[in-house]
Amino acid sequence: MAPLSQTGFRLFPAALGPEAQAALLAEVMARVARAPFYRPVTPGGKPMSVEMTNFGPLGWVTDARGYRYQPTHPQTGEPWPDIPQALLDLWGEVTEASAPPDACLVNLYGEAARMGLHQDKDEADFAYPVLSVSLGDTAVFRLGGVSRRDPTASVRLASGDVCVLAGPARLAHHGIDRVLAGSSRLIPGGGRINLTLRRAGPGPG
Ligand code: MD6
Ligand code: FE
Repeated sequence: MAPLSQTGFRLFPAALGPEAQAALLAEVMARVARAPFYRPVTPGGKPMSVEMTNFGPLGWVTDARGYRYQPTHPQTGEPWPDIPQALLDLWGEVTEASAPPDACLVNLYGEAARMGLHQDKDEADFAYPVLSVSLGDTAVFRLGGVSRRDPTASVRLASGDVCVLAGPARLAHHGIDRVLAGSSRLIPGGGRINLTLRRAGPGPG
């Protein structure tokens, strides 16, 4: 496999310092009060170990009807809260995208949560990258290739780390093998929050 740096995967370790992490966590929790985390079910009917919510005009959901983006929280029926400005700024600084993100998936991991190897492919235009911000406990992230059979590499994502899947890596398989409980004190009670910014709908023009 080509080095990760040549594949369109970019890692920005400690892109957010401790104060920026705390400020972003406060922005996230204020929105979670209105759009609570819930446990989604896969199209096959299995509850996920990760809890989710979303910010922005569109949110990624899964249920018995499948995977899709929709404008409202499946439990409250309310529109998703707005995307924190700090995340919109980060997207502008780190990506070359010509339009802002319109979706921010928020994943919450407890000690036993993980996420199987998957591709992010429910978006309209794969020319737009996906940008991920990690908060709280360190995750063991697995990154493979576009084919599910491609070799994989393991990368640790710590609190404040930002990574981007773009270009040839936009459709790379990836997942979370496990979360290292107790590795961060950012989130009271422990755990990990991952925010992924996407352009779910078509770009302008
Ligand atoms: C997570 N991340 O870090 C899961 N997707 O909890 C993702 O699924 C992801 O980190 C697209 C791009 C970057 C990612
Ligand atoms: Fe993903």
